[in-house]
Amino acid sequence: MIRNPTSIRLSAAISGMFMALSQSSAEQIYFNDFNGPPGSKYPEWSSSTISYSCPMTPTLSGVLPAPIVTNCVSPNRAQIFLGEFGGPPVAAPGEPCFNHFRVDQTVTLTLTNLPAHQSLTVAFDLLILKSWDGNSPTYGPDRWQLRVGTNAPLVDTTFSNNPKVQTEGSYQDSPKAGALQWTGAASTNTLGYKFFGDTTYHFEFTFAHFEPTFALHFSSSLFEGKGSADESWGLDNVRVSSTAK
Ligand SMILES: [Ca+2]
Ligand SMILES: [Ca+2]
Ligand SMILES: [Ca+2]
Repeated sequence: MIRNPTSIRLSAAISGMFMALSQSSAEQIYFNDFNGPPGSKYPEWSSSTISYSCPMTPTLSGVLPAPIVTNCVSPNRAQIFLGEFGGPPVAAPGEPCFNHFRVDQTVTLTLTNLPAHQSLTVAFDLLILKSWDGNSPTYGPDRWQLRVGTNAPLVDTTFSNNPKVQTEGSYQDSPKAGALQWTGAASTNTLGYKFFGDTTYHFEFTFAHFEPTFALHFSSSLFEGKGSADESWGLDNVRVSSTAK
């Protein structure tokens, strides 16, 4: 078959389109399922110091050293993930302020020498573990935040694994204010945690980004201060992709 000039020009235009599409397709620049032996270290991940404060009188506050970031295995051994985060116990039963500490920790992924790009896509699983209390005025709020560098947060919300919403006000703000516990979860109680269970949320964001270095900050601000046996969180399947156009 002899192709006429119009169809040749058309096919050239179409192949040009595909080239443009392939040039603009996302390139994976980071992925980690953290499935190494539990206790493995990941140098691209770091933690802030852990700060705590109690609003009762007299106010008690302090700062604990930054822990090393490692992975761990779920109680039912079904999943290995990065964590657990949220802070250690900061008071024992009977001590002033027991149960009344706000504990803050930020875990950061830092990537350097990124290829030239104009946007980034970040995807990950967030594991909300044990007795998060959402907006409870007695046991919360239990807050979680995601931020790129010093930008405004991509996520700034509360999570709840506490079904006593009627009596304890333990609603969560994800995906919208006043949501019931577990709302929007990709899965619930798949990890084997006994104390108020566990939920997994999947998040994905795309945002403009040009710089060769990238810092992604995951933060928790939990109220009670009873440590990771009481409420904690983790991350898994963290993926970062870049798009050149
Ligand atoms: Ca994993
Ligand atoms: Ca709790
Ligand atoms: Ca709490």
